[in-house]
Amino acid sequence: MKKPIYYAITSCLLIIFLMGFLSACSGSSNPAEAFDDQVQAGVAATLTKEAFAKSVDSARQTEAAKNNPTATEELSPPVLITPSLTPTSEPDHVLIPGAPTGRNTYVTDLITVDLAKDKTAVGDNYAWSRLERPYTAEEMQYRDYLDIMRVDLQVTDPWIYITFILIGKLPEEGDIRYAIELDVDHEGRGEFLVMASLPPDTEWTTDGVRVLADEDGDIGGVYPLYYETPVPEQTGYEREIFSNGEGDDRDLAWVRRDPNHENQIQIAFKDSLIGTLGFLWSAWTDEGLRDPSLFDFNDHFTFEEAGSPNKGNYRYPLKAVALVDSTCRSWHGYVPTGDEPGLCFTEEQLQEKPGYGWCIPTAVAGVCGNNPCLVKCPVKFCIQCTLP
Ligand SMILES: [Ca+2]
Ligand SMILES: [Ca+2]
Ligand SMILES: [Ca+2]
Ligand SMILES: [Ca+2]
Repeated sequence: MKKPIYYAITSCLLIIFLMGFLSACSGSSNPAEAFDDQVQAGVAATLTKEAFAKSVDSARQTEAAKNNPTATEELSPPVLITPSLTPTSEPDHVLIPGAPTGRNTYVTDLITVDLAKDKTAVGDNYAWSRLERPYTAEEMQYRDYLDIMRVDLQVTDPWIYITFILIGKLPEEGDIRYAIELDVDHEGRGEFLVMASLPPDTEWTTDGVRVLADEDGDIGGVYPLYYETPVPEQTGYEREIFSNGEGDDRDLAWVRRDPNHENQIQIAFKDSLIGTLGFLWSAWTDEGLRDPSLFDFNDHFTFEEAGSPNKGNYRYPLKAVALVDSTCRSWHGYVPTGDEPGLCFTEEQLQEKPGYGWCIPTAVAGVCGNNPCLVKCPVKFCIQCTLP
């Protein structure tokens, strides 16, 4: 897509210099002015990105120090954006994802297909940002390609693969987003959003893939994930650190249709994004708002404005917050305390390891302590243990 533009601009400039400013190029009446604008935009973007890179690094170190005073040295390197003042050609990719070969963990999600004929849904929890809304606003038309059934995660250095398993086949086209929200310091506020547009085919592509960060740390307002009186000043995920193969790491995040399943879509991103302290993750499908700056949605729209997908709720039908589905927060790389907002209950997030079972964690340390290791978790939340 970008090559013809690049060649056109280069050709324009050559012709201008050689022919003495004959306006022979199509697309701009004053190419020199257009080029100046591009340079200025490039400089502005570079300055913004450099400032952001510094602040992200600083914010990460502060957060890491709060959680683990000795772990600062273990953090991933800071995000550095390479300045680029000229339009770039197609991204030169160094590393392209392979294929996930299994999964380390997964989340299951409520499915609504069986209720679609009645145009209702149960289990949507707007107050806690756990959305089950694969319906259009007002008319409540069911969209099976938005309805998440399960999401798998596999970590194979350097890639983290996410596979969405949806109720219906992916449509041929449409402005639909599939996203992963990452909370890398486990306090309930997402730090990063990896958001991909519906890709055209089964080839990995960076086209339509963006990685956004919450530079100013205001996601979730006072109570992460929990709804509050709308705060319009909240900026959500306001900084783009990767877009369409542009950014410090041009291979940072990818998307493709699963070659083997028409109802599955896969995202791959580099593990350098999430550091080394373990992370919480949740998955999103979104054909409605599609706006990272509006996270958390329930701090931007009241329940009344958002509407409800549940016929038993007086806020029915869906209104401002529609065509969206989300999962609970699963984890990888650390043991949760059980107090993390939005955390999946045990039955929603299983780590498949033979010989392992579940125990009720002690309140303080997040370990089994004297609690027995059982085949089945007897309460809502357990941690893994080795079966006797
Ligand atoms: Ca669902
Ligand atoms: Ca966080
Ligand atoms: Ca909130
Ligand atoms: Ca923000």
